[in-house]
Amino acid sequence: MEKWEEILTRVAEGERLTSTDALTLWQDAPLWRLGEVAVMRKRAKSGDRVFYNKNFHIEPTNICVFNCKFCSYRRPRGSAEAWDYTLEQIEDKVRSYEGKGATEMHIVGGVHPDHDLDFYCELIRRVKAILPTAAVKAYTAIELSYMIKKSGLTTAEGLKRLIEAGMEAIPGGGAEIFDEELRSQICPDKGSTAEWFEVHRTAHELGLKTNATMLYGHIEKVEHRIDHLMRLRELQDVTGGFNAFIPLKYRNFGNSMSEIGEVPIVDDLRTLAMSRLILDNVPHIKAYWVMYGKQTTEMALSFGADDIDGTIEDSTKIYSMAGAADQRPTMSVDEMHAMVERAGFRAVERDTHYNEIE
Ligand code: V47
Repeated sequence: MEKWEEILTRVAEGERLTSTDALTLWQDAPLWRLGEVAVMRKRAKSGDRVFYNKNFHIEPTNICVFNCKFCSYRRPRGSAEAWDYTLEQIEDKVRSYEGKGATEMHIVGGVHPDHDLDFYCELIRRVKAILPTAAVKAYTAIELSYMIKKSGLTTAEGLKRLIEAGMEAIPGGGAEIFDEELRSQICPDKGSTAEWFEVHRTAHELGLKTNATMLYGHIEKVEHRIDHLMRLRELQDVTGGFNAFIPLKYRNFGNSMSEIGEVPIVDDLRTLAMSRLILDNVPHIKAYWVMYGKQTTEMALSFGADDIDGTIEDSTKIYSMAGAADQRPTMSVDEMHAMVERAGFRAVERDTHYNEIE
């Protein structure tokens, strides 16, 4: 028996992967076998359900104090392509989604040099006043760390203020790749891995559920991906606070690492399956359709994903500016049901906390 076969047999029986075994599987196991076992593990957690939600994004600004090399979205202040919406402009945008049944507002953007914690709390209060039944999933750990430090509060004190304002969950962005050496190459001035973990750990201690991401397909090796997933698994063992993990494929249009190119779709599928197998303690693996495109997302459902994110309503520019196929990303509920059923699963609408919506 090949080594990978022996490892997969143990994983299928529920045994936890070590880093060494994960590397063997990642490098040697046939893709279809990884998919088979990943789907088995997915079924043990979510049965035949694949989740989606009705959501939209709010991106208040693309002006950012950091200058990540993979980012196609940031613009310097004063650029004709920079935006920095006022609270009133944001309110107008949110009003345009009234009556569409959104259960989630996902708010992230650049780390603006001037806005402070009070601004971000007020932003949450204003959007909640317009759509009180939609949950606010807001600000990446890097934005949070910056705004809270600026306010002179501890992480817990800052998060409590945001929770009082109406924040209900934290998205997974800003994780990039945890390996400090690589991070210093692709986003040298960005908030650190330690800061990212400090925010998520504290949020979990306060009872907030959060997501986690990993930016892959640039200068990292498989070993770095495994290290990233292991660090997440370790915190999850302690807190249980991660709801979903979202692998994010590096898209290479319009940023300063473009010459690297993009990894092939088979790598996306392998990464999804390995994420499901390594993160045995994270309930949901999300195939973010805006980033993969709709066809790869459908395939992702055969590799352990059980969530495809939401309707989006053409509200995010992060991926269209980085070269994603859908330049005005929107997916209707009917389209999502059809996609999930073609893949052999049952589409289930969920809220931010993964409660099913009838
Ligand atoms: O942290 C930026 C990534 C992230 C590029 O929690 C890029 O439900 C690829 O985190 N190529 C923000 N990726 C988006 C994010 C997210 C998205 C959807 C759902 C959730 C969730 C979270 O986007 C950033 C960064 O890792 N990113 N530029 C790029 N060129």
